[in-house]
Amino acid sequence: MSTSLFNVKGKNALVTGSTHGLGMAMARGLGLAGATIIVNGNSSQEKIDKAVAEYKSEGINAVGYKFNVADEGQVMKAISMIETEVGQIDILINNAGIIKRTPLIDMEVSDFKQVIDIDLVSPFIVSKHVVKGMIARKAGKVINICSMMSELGRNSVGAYAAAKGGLKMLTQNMATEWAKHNVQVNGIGPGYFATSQTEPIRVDGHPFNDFIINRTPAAKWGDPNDLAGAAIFLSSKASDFVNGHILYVDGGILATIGKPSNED
Ligand code: GCO
Repeated sequence: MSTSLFNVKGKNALVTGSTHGLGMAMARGLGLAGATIIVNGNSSQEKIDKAVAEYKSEGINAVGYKFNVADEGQVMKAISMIETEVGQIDILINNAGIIKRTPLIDMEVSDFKQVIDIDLVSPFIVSKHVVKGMIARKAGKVINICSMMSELGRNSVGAYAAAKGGLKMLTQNMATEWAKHNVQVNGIGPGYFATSQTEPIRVDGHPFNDFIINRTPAAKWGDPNDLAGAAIFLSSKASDFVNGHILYVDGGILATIGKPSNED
């Protein structure tokens, strides 16, 4: 099988929220496979510069852009700067996201709206403005980072589940509208991974930590680097006829009803 199928050499990949966690792991995988990484974050320029330095320390060609993915004006300005200073965007990974763990009955509407804004509306905003170039060039790859909550509910993450469920359908509809332009739009659905986002629920002795290890057929939390392969597959020729698909990388969580804790 020719490795050129998975070749991303010379491609430019914009990965939103790629200064840490899953975003950085997927971007790193693409970078080590030869893509130029356009790093995005919105917390601080220092954090972006530190991440860019980290990518470069591994021989990855990386450049950083600070912009708020939920602000259409900032997104349009950033994309035109990127296309002028770096070049065309061949791969877009909509990874930036937040979570607020509050029971729905106690959640402020403003908090609910903020989660929807960043986790669902932002992938629409960024994609809308990046895909215009892809459609003109008749080539492009878009990957939306979904979640177990695209399929399953969980106490206290209702807004997040609503956003991630919506993102699954947004992915399918983007594919419906853009596949004819040779733009493949798909999703990656991470299971439970060891990141700063899951730190509060991944503490030894925390009931949710034990629950996840028991609930996951792989019997462990995922390592962010476990997502690199899926990112490369959905960014390369190998997925040229894959559209509107959500690739779950979850250690088998969605494949099973789970088991009682006293069963091996
Ligand atoms: C949570 C977690 C999840 C995971 C991931 C699962 O509180 O349940 O943070 O949201 O991060 O999205 O797919």
